[in-house]
Amino acid sequence: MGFKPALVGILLAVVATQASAAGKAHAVAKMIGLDGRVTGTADFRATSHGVLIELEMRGLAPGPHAVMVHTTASCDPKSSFTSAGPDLSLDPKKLHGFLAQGGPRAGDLPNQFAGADGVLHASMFTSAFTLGNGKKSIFDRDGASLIVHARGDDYTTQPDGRAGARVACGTIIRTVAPGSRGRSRRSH
Ligand SMILES: [Cu+2]
Repeated sequence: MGFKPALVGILLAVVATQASAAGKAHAVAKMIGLDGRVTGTADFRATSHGVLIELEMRGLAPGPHAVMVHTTASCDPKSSFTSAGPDLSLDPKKLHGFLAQGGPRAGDLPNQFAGADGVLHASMFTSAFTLGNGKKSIFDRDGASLIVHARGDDYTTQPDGRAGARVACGTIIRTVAPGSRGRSRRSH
């Protein structure tokens, strides 16, 4: 017997339509300062080659600031945000820093700069982690946080590139799971 070519064609068309309608993963983080007040937002969008991160902050000291994903979705100002754990590493052998031998870790991101008014607008792109469900995902059991440090990362010193205190923290919350239909947000 075998499939009729026309029927196979229709089935392929249905599969293709479903694939293109599937949503790419999306996540957000509300950034809070050491006083617990909201000081900005971060937006994480999965693309076909990596994760696009848009960060908007205010109230920062002018100049460079290290930005990193840390291992745990916990931003407790009373702990000075040490509750967020160390810089995220998906491979225990990796060291912190783009310029470190044996680096970087998956959570490492390039320094971003606040202007004289303390405002920071940043766009970053990384293929070191995903928002999906696989091994490279930041969404393991205890999630992840985005941390902004007081100073710039020297990209070499362990464990945090001499970036100083953690001045802002946001737990990263997935708002759209990978492969979900684009319309799913309407149910909220
Ligand atoms: Cu850090």
